[in-house]
Amino acid sequence: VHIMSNSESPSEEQLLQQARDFAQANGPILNLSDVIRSQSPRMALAAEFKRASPSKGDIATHVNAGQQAKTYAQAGANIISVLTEQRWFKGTLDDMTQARLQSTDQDGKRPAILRKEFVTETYQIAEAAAAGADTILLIVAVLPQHVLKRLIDYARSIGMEPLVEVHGDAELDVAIEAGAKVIGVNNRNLHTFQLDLGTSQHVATELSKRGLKFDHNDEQAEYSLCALSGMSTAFDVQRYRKVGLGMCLIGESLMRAADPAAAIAN
Ligand code: IGP
Repeated sequence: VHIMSNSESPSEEQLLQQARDFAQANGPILNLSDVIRSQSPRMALAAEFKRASPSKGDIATHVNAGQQAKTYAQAGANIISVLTEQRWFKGTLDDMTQARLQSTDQDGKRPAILRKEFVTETYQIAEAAAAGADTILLIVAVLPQHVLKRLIDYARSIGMEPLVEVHGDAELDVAIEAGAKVIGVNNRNLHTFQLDLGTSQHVATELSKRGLKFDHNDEQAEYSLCALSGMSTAFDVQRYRKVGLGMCLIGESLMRAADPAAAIAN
């Protein structure tokens, strides 16, 4: 519990107040599940801002987050993911706030903003909301199940629907048990960095086997399934559409694209 506070580290309560103030000034939090579902029958596209990564090193270190987010939004991205992790991804919370502020168009229409970070504490969720995030990533591989559940519940208590990342079947069960509704399948194994674009399809098959509905075009579906990592072509995206996924998240290939808007249009 933070009793004392200073300007450098606000208490969680102060962050939640800042989050309410931010929403008052800039509009309410967008629900990730609603954002994805509302795109049906199209898939939702999440475009990511990422300067560097542990597996690829520097990707695009001099790109401006606000500018890139504006480009993504104008090209039709429904969600913008921003890496805020500093050590490996060279991101900052300010990058995310800039992305949030500059991706809103004149009519106030805007994509949802995802804070990409290794979230392990409720404090980081409050911090995300205070800095303008609509949602956060929770990675099953780095969280004990009871912590995952607590973070999901906390996020919902402040109006956020979290994106819960899994890699294989065992993690899928943990995510479902913890109450996740929007499930992201990372095609990249976070331990080995190995990429396998079949991972997302495999998890879709597993969800079906469990009798759980996730089809993007089924109004009764209780889950949304998202493919994360390694996509660079329209073909990569189409294969997921065919198996009922609701969203694709693309980072590196858009960061490297000379014309990200053209890459999205493709
Ligand atoms: C984006 P790619 O291959 O398009 O750049 O991947 C995204 O999936 C990836 O950045 C990611 C990630 C993560 C980063 C997925 N899960 C967890 C950091 C932490």
